[in-house]
Amino acid sequence: MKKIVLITGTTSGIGRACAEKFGEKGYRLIVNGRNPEKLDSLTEELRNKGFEVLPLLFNVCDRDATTAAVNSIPAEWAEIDVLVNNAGLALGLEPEYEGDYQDWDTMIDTNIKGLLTMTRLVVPGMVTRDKGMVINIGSVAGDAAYAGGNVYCATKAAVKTITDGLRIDLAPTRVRVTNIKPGLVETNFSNVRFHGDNERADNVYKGIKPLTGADIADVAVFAAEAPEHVQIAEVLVLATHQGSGSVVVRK
Ligand code: 8X3
Repeated sequence: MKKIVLITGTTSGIGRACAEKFGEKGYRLIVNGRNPEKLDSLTEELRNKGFEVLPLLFNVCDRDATTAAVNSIPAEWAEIDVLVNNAGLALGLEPEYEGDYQDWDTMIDTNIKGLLTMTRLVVPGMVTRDKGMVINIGSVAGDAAYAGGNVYCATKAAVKTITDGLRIDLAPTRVRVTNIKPGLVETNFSNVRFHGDNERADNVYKGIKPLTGADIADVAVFAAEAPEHVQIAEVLVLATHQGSGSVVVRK
């Protein structure tokens, strides 16, 4: 039987790359997005590649909509093998004392509360089946704060702790839990962070070869495909000329 992966935030970046890499591995794909046009075009694109795709339109920040969407998954798609909690974002790079309340709330609602909602909805089935895997997309930003990172870094530190807690709680079961912590990945991450200031976003990746979404998706697939007794608990993935969340050597 083909395995099923559910990926949140699938319409761009690491999420989209995960859909492609898991699809290539033969997984059936439950893809999620909050923009109907983007989700439709992603679904069509993935189906054109020959993948089996179930699109689910919801915003992980909306707990009722998320619950309704997950509960609407038809029986033949319901036995999810891998949950990739990818939906997440950074907003702003202001000093904490000048931060924007709305940006803070959106990051906390998406990166922490959305991830928790998905976990709460999907993991009980995995426990019942005594089988499954949760891959949370954390960040190097969760290891230590960097200038202007404040609340974003805190949400990714929360992802680390929440992932560790889940792994502990699932230790009696065969469900595995992984935290993948990327560094600089060139996606629309910085365009979103800088509210559409593309020039500023491009500068983030100037003078360094950044990671791609596909690089991170490869790690996710590796963790999912590891033998059943192997739990890849945590992986920090940096660009070669990145030393930490705040050290980047540009050439
Ligand atoms: C994304 C990596 O270093 O821009 O989480 O915070 S970083």
